[in-house]
Amino acid sequence: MAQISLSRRLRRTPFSDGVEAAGVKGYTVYNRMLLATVFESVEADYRHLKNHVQVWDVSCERQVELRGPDAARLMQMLTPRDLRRMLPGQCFYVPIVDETGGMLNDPVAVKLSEDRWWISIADSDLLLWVKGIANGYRLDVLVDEPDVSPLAIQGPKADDLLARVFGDRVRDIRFFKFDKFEFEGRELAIARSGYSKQGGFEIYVEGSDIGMPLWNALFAAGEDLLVRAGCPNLIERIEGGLLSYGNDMTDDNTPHECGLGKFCNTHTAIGCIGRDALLRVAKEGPVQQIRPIAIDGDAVPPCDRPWPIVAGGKRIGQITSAAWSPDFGTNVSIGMVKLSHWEPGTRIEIETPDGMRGATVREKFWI
Ligand code: THG
Repeated sequence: MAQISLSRRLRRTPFSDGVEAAGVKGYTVYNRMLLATVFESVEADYRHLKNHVQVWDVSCERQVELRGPDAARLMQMLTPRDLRRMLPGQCFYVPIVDETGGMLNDPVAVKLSEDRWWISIADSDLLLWVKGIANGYRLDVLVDEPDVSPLAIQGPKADDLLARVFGDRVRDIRFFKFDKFEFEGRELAIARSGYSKQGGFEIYVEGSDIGMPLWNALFAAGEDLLVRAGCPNLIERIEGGLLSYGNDMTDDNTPHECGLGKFCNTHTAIGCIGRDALLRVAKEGPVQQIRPIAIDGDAVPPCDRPWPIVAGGKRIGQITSAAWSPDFGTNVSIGMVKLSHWEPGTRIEIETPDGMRGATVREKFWI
């Protein structure tokens, strides 16, 4: 395989020196930044993540900061999730939609205070949309990308590792809440969240200069816990049904098609820019939706383009993420399936690069 050439346009992170020293074997590009995809092998990384604890450089989850009197108003304009009951110290998974109800991003919103928010974005240029809205509506708010880089601690031993570095108080952080902790004289927000189903935290590292000191402190403290550098794991995130923006959905999809209707309160999300469009489409209900799909046979190749799903000679959807699951002994996958074939148990066929495969629509993801 050819190499990707590095340049200023492909940003390194505050932890890149540590990621390289840990022997990273593969990268992807996410928000124009490096994101590791493999250390030992995707399967070995998966096994280690489920048994121990990993430190993930997820700096590419960039923050869009909203600061000023209109910050909360602007945040509500971006999402159909009702934010009125959200308190400082909480994180919300929020679909972000455009004026047609199309998904622009699926970030985690972090409420620091009434007038200061972070939007921890997936892979799309959300900063430009948010700046455009703020300026177009003449809002009293500053919008920028601060020097904040998330570092995720994931796996069953994440509590033990973080308690050694930040104290036992980290154990009290509840799911999708954050608290502030000191490291080298700096206050850092630490949330119980992360892009895996194995449990853990995300440290919002404010100030690139403390990146490597924190990285090194975590590895020094966790040696006997077998801590390793890791990264979002393809197999585990499909088993857990964690969606990948740009892969599993795009701006052509509504939140309802993505199964994110539970994160929408379109009737009460007054001010949301996509509200009218979503109210119209929600009345009819979606005609296609994301489903977990088990694909027959041995390991499928990487899904680097949508694989058509066919039934009765007709195209009825597409697979957008797929991997062999050692724990479930099947290929796990995520697909967008038309209403006519989305019932659990429905047998379908997948046009993979190495031939047709039988597959079954499932009711639930694997974990
Ligand atoms: N953490 C932070 N920022 C992120 C991600 C993250 N930005 C990019 C990307 N991941 C955004 N996408 C997601 C997708 C899923 C979840 C979080 C961000 C997630 N979902 C849980 C689930 O579906 O089980 C919980 C959702 C809930 O109940 O609120 O965690 O991972 N900082």
